[in-house]
Amino acid sequence: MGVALGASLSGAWIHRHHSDSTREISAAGLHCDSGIGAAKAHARSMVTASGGALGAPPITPINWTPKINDRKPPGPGSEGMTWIPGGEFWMGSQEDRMTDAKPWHRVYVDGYWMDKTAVTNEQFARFVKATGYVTVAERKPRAEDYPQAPPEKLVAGSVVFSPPDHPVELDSQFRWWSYVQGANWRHPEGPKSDVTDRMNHPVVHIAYEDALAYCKWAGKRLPTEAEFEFASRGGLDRKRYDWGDDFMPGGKHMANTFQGHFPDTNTGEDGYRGTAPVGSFPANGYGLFDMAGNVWEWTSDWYRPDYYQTLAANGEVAINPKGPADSLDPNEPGVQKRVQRGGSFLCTHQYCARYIAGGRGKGELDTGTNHLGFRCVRDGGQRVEKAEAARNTGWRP
Ligand SMILES: [Ca+2]
Ligand SMILES: [Cu+2]
Repeated sequence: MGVALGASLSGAWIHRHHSDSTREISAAGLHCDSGIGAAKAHARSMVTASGGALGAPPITPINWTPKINDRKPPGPGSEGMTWIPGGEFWMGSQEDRMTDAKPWHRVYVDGYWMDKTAVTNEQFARFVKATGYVTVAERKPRAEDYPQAPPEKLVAGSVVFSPPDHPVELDSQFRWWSYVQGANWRHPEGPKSDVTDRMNHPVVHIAYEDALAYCKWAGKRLPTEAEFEFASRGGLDRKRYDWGDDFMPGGKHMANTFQGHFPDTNTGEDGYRGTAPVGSFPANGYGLFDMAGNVWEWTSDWYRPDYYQTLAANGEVAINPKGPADSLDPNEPGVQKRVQRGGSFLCTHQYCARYIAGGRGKGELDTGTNHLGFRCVRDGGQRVEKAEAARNTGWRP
């Protein structure tokens, strides 16, 4: 099921052939971010990576221990936000499967306030009530924006996880994602569902402009990718997960991820088959919840798989990086994507494993899904502490 419904609309859902590849691939490492990447091309990039620089063994950094800024907030914060001190860190991941997150590179970010949780349905409802805002998923797509789509496909809706009831090849995401008419933040699984008993869950089906509109209304902005990663690491240095190197310390689930067999059998061993109320799992070292798992979150950076290589090759500490100037996903050239981070309740080591610290996701601006939300940040005022970041060692990868 699912594939037929998804044959059109919303960005990459138009005119996509879902029988891209029947090739056997190693699934781990594929993106599951927006649910619409071309699986075929991911397989190709993995093959390339295994023989090239991207597949190189982890770099052992020399002579550079990152220094986190003074943790003291510059003043009183706002409700629901916590002060992220900023400072230096090693950004990225050397995991074999995280080809676009290599290599480790040195980054500095200024301090900022960050929402402790993803924006909830309750918070988003307040915004909609105050402004009358209508999300992208609630608008009927205009024929001029999708000139090649048949008129009957131009219906308001969004992309919903619709798993098969039996094991399937992990070669095409169209096997478990469907475009569902009437799906939007108020109706996460479609018209028959609602959020009345989920007001404390993250809002989902949020397109990029929806996230921007909310942040602006709240006097905030989206985090950069570097800000998201600095915050998610909670003050730890190069750990595999936001909380350390062990996925389940003491046998305890630390994030809302997927257990069972992907995508057909979701056991919900961690307590949740879908989204969880925000704050259901332990906070990280900065008091932030769900920076891994639960829902993917938008950042303001354009996506390019080679961005980290560019920064690393520069050899300097990247100071407050804001992403590349343009977007390129070699798997879907011409589709403009922003970076999403954190992974979701659908992430599993069997497939994308993007709850791993440093793991990157990506998505088209106009496409929300029922595992994609966001949170906001706010600048910390005059606090500028770049001096430390200037102490370059001349180290180059
Ligand atoms: Ca779960
Ligand atoms: Cu995932």
